[in-house]
Amino acid sequence: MASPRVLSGIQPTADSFHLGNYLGAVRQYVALQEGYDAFYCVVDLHAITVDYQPEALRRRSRIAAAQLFAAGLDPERSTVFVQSHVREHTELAWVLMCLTGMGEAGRMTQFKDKSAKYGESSAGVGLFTYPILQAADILLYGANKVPVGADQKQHLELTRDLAQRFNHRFGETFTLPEPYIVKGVEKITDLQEPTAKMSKSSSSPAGILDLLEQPGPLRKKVMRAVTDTGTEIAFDEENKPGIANLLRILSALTATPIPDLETRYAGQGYGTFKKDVAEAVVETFAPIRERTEKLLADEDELDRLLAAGATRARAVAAETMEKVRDRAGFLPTP
Ligand code: AQP
Repeated sequence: MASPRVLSGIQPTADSFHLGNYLGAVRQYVALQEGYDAFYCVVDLHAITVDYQPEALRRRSRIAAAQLFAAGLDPERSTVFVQSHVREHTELAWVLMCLTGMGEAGRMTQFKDKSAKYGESSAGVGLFTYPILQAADILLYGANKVPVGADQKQHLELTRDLAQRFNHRFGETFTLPEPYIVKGVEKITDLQEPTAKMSKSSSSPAGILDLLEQPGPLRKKVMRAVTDTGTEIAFDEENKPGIANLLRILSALTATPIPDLETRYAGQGYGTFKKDVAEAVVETFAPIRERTEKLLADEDELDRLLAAGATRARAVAAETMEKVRDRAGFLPTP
């Protein structure tokens, strides 16, 4: 029997991924290569839903892909590709848009958050339809599982609804995907604002730990992370969100349960604890940064890997779209 399929996308919206992207997404991508037929895409079409510069997008798309390979995605086992290389994404998105209610799309909280940031009137229609393009990404490949952070759960529910609606109206076509959310790391928060999500576009430089950052600044940021008054290292999300976040990070990076960390650091104060968090971050990030730099130094080879990924992705996407066109009533393509 064929392995179940997994698909996820990540936006090239910055010059580096951050710790939240790494723990909430990329690390899972690597783990899921075992036992799954994995498809991962750099979603450049999603990245243009907010203001951007073409040159920066091109650079960031390559940086994003290089980080995925550097973090451990094996191009022989996983299909790693750039979304805009597979035209079927936008084609299916259009069909799905025509099945989505305005009210349904309007309930998506990411649109509300992001449009509030950019100003409701200056937010583009693309930002509004973003979750529908995401649904197309997933449904094109018949993904069974989608590794995402908790913030994306609502979009996945919309994807399932649209798949069901299409299947009901036009005949069984799409697989219903399940979210794959790893407990404990579904939300890594901003170091300076520990109740907000660590985010490429909204965290301040001091609040974000970038995968491609040098050890010095990484250590400094962890040591300066906002903590709470008191000295106890205890997991208390409500009253000590800063310490809770650092505990979550150390636990995830060292595969140590949080209660064991609480026991280990009992009576030790914040200094030693933060130093250990900083070291764990540096140890994890440094080899990935070095491999990313090597990959970026050979652009032709990186583009060759992405071309191979696009060829594999296109074959699957074209087959799905062929079915969709037929079932939705379009004439055969001449
Ligand atoms: N703080 C986070 N904790 C856990 N998971 C996170 N993810 C993002 N931030 C955290 C997960 O990373 C994946 C890729 O995210 P994305 O690039 O598609 O965009 P995003 O979720 O919108 O992440 P950012 O950093 O906030 O990017 P911008 O600022 O460009 O919007 C997703 O699976 C996400 O859940």
